[in-house]
Amino acid sequence: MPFQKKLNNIIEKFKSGEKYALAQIISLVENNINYAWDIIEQLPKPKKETQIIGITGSPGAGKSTFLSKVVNEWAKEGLKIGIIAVDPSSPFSGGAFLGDRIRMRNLSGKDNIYIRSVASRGSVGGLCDSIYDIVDVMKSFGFDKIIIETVGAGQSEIEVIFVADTILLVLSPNNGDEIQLFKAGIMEIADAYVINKIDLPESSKFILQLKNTLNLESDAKSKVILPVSSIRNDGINDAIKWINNHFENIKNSGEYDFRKKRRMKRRIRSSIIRNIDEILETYNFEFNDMPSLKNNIIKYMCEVNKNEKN
Ligand SMILES: Nc1nc2c(ncn2[C@@H]2O[C@H](COP(=O)(O)OP(=O)(O)O)[C@@H](O)[C@H]2O)c(=O)[nH]1
Ligand SMILES: [Mg+2]
Repeated sequence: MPFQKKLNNIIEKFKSGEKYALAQIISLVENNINYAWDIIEQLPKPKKETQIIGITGSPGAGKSTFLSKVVNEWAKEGLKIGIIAVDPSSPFSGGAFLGDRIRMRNLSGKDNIYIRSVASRGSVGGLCDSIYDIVDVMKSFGFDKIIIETVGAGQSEIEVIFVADTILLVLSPNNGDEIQLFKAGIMEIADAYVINKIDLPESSKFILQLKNTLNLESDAKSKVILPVSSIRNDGINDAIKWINNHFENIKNSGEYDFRKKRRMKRRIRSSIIRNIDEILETYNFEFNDMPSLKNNIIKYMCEVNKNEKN
């Protein structure tokens, strides 16, 4: 198969650490979503436990600025960092991504940092699968940390964040839309809130209000608050310490295994849903089919479930 020959060639270069080969493999899994697992199978097994960090929040909260500061520190320590920027703009406009590129320009030139942009619009249903696949490819490449930056709006973006071991929500005093984030369920799934822009005068009032709101939410009471000013480099080291420790803590407490299982379930679910959509799209429906189709699906699911329990 000519494709396999080409793939073997790229994998050889991938193994020797060529970033260009990494980019090629990512494009292959993105563009051949149904063969992605076959491709990933052929990559080297990851040699280390990579921490996956999800950073979400409203546009303008300072996610990119914050992560560029954190990544710079890690790069200085010699860590290999992969960044996946989920771009909410259309794949054709490139608007949001251009801004991020300028902000992260000083990062992408570095040897041990790799940045990949993934368009979220135009890939509904496939985005989540793609992120899992891309993370697998990056793990195999040997990154110490993988960071996913995504705007916390829309179901596909929330779904994406579950791929992470450590979930950070970036808030800033001049956004004032935490209520929206509460509604979207993001406040609950975040492990810590990074309060950015504490250099702004209104930040202390904002933190106070946030703490009051959190106290009313029983699930959110114990959330960690990390105050930072990304542009002034304040609090960045404490945030880094917390992020590093979080990974160790969840591994020791068993939470890591729980999340790994949760991830597997979501990944399978998303893959089934995507395929079901494809099947239904081409299924030749007759009105009379409905009851038997429904019954057959339920019967099938029950049998699979029974066999798995035995
Ligand atoms: N005052 C202040 N502005 C910041 C800080 N961090 C980021 N910004 C600014 O906020 C804007 C949005 O930042 P960006 O990182 O692109 O936000 P993102 O959309 O969440 O990725 C930019 O103009 C930044 O310069 C901060 O700590 N303090
Ligand atoms: Mg950004």
